[in-house]
Amino acid sequence: MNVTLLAGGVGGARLAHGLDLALGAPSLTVVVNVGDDTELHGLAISPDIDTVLYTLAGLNDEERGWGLRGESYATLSALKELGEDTWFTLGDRDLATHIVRTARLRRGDPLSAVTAHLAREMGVRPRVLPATDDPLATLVDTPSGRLGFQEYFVGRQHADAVLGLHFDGADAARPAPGVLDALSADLVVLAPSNPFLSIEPLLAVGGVREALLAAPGRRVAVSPIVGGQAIKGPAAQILESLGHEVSALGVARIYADLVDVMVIDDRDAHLAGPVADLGLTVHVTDTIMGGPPGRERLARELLALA
Ligand code: GDP
Ligand code: FO1
Ligand code: CA
Repeated sequence: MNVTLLAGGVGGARLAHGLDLALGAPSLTVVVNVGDDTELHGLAISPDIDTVLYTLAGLNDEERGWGLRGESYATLSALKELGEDTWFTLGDRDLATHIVRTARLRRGDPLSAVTAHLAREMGVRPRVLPATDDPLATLVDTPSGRLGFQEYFVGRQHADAVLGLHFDGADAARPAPGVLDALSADLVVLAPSNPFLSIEPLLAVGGVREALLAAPGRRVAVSPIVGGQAIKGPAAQILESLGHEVSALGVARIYADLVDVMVIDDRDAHLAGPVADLGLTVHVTDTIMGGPPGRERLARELLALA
């Protein structure tokens, strides 16, 4: 069975890990959001791709949710001493990833090739694809104006109300090689990622939403909202500020025409009826993944839905 996961960072990486554990064979493709990508200190940084790679490689800092476990920050403090901005925390080993990526991009390799190289070097088994090799940047409209993604998310700790989103470059951005084919998998899963900051910028890439709508396989979405809250990050606040119901039902309404099945948490079992009324099959279960066992358990349930 071929499985494709559409993922952002933390939530996407956790389920990618569960599917990798459950599937064994390399029949998993993870298509990752690149709207968070940024350049800092002259280096190309792809946060969601790195969170997915590090998690699949077992190297991720699980407390923070991003970056590498057991990091040191000697370079960052040296940069600070040289008067550089260091609001975006980059560890010494993490910097090696950005150096390799930047060097290869600079010699003309597409991001998909660079990502495949990094995955191979880290011993990552699933295929990890950026949504696109073309420039794509999530811009966030707030009461303070239009902000770059990392300025909004890290610089200002996603404290600003999100009034709108703009995916700069989306119209011209083409799916990376393999992405459209991956959407014809037996099972396509929308990870419990931020619908607006992770899934939307992925679907905005030319042809991706259309391919998902026409996908021949089983399409399943997992709600990132449990009991009316996000496990982490601003997803609940953004649902609210963009006028959606802050619940698994609010998320189901966003995904209703894109998927066949909506997976909601036990705590939201009372929403099963209204979600089914959207024409979706509903699967109610414990969607809190925690560590590897919880991730594999949820993944196995999704495979059984195919
Ligand atoms: P980001 O790019 O690092 O913000 O990560 P994602 O967009 O991939 O995922 C963020 C979302 O994942 C948040 O809205 C969380 O609520 C959700 N999330 C994280 N862990 C879990 C989990 O174990 N279960 C569920 N259902 N959602 C989760
Ligand atoms: N998120 C933060 O909130 N603060 C940071 O300093 C930070 C540094 C960082 C470095 C490398 C990397 O791959 C991710 C990093 N993130 C950081 C997460 C990043 O902001 C992601 O875009 C979030 O996960 C939201 O998608
Ligand atoms: Ca992200």
